[in-house]
Amino acid sequence: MKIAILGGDGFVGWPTSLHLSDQGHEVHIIDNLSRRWIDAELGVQSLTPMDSIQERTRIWKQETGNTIRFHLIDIARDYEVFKAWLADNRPDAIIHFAEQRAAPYSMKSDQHKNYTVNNNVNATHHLLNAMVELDLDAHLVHLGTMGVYGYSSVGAAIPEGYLSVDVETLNGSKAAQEILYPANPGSIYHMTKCLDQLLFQFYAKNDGLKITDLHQGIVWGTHTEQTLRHKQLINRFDYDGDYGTVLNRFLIQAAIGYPLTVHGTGGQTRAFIHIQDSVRCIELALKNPPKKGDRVKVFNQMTETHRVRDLAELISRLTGAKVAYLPNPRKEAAENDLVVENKQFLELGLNPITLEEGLLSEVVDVAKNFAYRVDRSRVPAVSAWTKEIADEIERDP
Ligand code: NAD
Ligand code: USQ
Repeated sequence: MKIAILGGDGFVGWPTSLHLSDQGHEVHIIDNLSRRWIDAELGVQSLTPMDSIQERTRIWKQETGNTIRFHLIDIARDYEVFKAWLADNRPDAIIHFAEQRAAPYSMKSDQHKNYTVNNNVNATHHLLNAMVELDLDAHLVHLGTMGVYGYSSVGAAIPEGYLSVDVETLNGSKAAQEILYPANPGSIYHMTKCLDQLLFQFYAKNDGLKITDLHQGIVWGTHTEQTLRHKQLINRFDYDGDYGTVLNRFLIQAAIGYPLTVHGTGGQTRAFIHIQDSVRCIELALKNPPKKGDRVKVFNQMTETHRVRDLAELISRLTGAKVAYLPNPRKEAAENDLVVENKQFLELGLNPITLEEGLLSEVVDVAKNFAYRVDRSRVPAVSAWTKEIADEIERDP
């Protein structure tokens, strides 16, 4: 297949590009490199030393003989350029990673809220709009988030996208209906993913676009089979207070002797998936597209759930790191249970990497190897969800 990978220079996009190229697909990365600019804005860098995208693709060609093409396009701002590229190239599949994905970054200021909404909603809408305009019959696979559901399973597992409800009809009888699971975002970033869902629902219904939405949990880990082939193919690894996700942050904190930064009581339960499994799931989704006219196909792309304080205690046991319980900069439930259905990927053959087997090698190989690159002043999470929370933390840090 000819596959366009929007956001292919990012943390999940890069290993996905390598994996699909390795399988013989013709891979085109479209990226505006905004993530690299945001590193510059925040004064941080990936824990792992990342080469330019041009250099990365050159090394891939040298190692495998496979070509990955890179196209510098901002899909949220340069609609005509993006549409012209799609018209010229007519990919068979499009994987859409190209959004601002950090919840703390999206909550930093009014400018960051505007940027996240404009970038994410326009990116998704431009893509859908152009596909219809060009009669492009490609399969669109989008990386969504578990966060669209909110994080509470209220005694029943969260289903894969759709909820069966009984509604009382006007004549008093009951009728069954399947609705999109009620959206319950916890940040401006997560809100944009909820808006994406509506855009997908409309374009699948109105124009028959073939769309798969992957509701992904928190991705952890760094390496995949392909990124390990050469040190210059290494993936990015974010550890800072805005982009670092919780488990990867705890790993690097343990490696540099920084007390693990648990927000609040650490009673937040979240869904997780290893980067290698994330890449495999995307491949499985690509191989199993919905038919034209089908509703949006939703997968829950996660393999296990954990409470934040349990993760901290596990890493503390493995490494001897101290655990710090800090005031929570976010507005979120202090404690929640989470049970999630993920039957579809398991039935398609996914054999998940568990935290227990992957964790130690990650601490040793990545966190310890690159610990010298960490700027400790960038570790604290400083983006507060409301002005009241910011004031409270300032009074009592
Ligand atoms: P990332 O920030 O590392 O990568 C996103 C890439 O998209 C970057 O290379 C960025 O430059 C590019 N991009 C952003 N806006 C663009 C635009 N307007 N035009 C062109 N390129 C643009 O993020 P990631 O961690 O790789 O996440 C990829 C996707 O997966 C995101 O949509 C995210 O919401 C979703 N996701 C990520 C996680 C996670 O834990 N990392 C979990 C669940 C879902
Ligand atoms: N947390 C801590 N300490 C930290 C960092 C985070 O206790 O140092 C807590 C947060 O308060 C939160 C939980 O850990 O309760 C998860 O935070 P996170 O930053 O790891 O994840 P989140 O903000 O939800 O976002 C990440 C990705 C996002 C993706 C989402 C999947 O950045 O792109 O959509 O995970 S999910 O959470 O399943 O919605």
